[in-house]
Amino acid sequence: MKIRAIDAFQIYDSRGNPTIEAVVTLDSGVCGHGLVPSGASTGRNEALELRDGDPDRFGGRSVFRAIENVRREIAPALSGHDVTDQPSLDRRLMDLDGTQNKSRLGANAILAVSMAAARAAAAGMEKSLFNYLGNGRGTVLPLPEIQLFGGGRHANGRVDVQDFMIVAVGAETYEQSLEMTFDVFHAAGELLKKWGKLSGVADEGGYWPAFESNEEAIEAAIGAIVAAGYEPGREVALSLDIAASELYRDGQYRFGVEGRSFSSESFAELLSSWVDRYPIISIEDPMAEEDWEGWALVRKLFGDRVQLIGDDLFTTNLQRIQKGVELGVANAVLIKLNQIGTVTETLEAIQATQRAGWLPVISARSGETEDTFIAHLAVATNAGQLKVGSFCRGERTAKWNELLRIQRELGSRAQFSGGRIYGQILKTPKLKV
Ligand code: 2PG
Ligand code: MG
Repeated sequence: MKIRAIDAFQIYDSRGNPTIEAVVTLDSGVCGHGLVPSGASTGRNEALELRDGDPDRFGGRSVFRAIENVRREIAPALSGHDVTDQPSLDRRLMDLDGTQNKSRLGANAILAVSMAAARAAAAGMEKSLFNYLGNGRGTVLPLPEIQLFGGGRHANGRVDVQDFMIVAVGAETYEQSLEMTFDVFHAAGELLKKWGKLSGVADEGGYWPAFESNEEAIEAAIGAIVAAGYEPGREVALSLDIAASELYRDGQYRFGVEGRSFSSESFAELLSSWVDRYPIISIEDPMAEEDWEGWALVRKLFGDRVQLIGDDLFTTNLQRIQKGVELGVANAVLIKLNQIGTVTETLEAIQATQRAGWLPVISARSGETEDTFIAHLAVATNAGQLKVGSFCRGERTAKWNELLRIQRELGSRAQFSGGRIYGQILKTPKLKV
């Protein structure tokens, strides 16, 4: 199955910013599309998202140069290439770019083509994307991490912690996890209404965090779980993305909403006290991307009790994941396609994570599209967990709904480990799930 043509054009993401859609067409006429998301709280080591920077157009955010790179360089270079050989296709894209961080052609240009090629290959073989990517071995539906309140960069710094999420650890099936999420999400909306604090949603669809402190948001989340009739911890647990790189300056962590600053040690102790006091099962980026010592400290303090996910720390980068595994600073890795820029490198990052006995958590970006690629990626790799923001806004529900379709296709082959998945990484899970 050979590539006949590749094209790209500018579309818009869920924040109304320009992004790229690529389309790969095969000799047979079959085609595949790839739409690229965009982060706000980006890690320093992410592959480069190429934007035009022309203040007179789209506030500098247009992606016409990246599109030209697809048309002028990538399309001719991949013409006639076997689309079913994703590793060699992605290798060709990397060689063509020639930089470490894909800054010449742009990771957005490269990833759009890489994803579109995978889609075209799957369509050409008349397979679902998850079946194609996973060689028929993907059968596990992921446990959703769903945002209740947005914060940090996704809510103009209204509170400091970025994601207050729930995980339906007591669910027996994927469908049940969505039903439990429905209950808690809407209970949270009712509570906010009662408190006069309901004022729309943040970037990823979580309610706007009209709270006076970070702990008030945590307590509101627990209140919503209880109001929905669930037992916090045993049935529905909390998961936080601190996105601590955003809080870190000159060796201090700063909570702006509370006007408090912390050293690495005192910040680790604060988080440890949250783990003691609240039904938390998972914490992402508790420490900043360059604070490896802080990471080692949190790993020691509560890494045996809760899932510790590195996002900005690892940026889906194999070398950084390997360093993290050697140092033993986390036990899970957030996986984002556009942090590294090709499908093949993303699959390698997931495999390395799994080989180390850690858990991969497949993730969307705060600026998303209607593309459902990551839903397929999660099932293809049996990753077991998926983070897509909240339970409203179409770019989010597109992914949750696609998993319902995948579940139907898998039929009796579908598996779901629910909260039991944490048993793979936690010696003394804080919560009995
Ligand atoms: C994160 C993501 C998603 P962003 O930090 O995990 O919540 O945010 O895409 O802005 O990096
Ligand atoms: Mg994060």
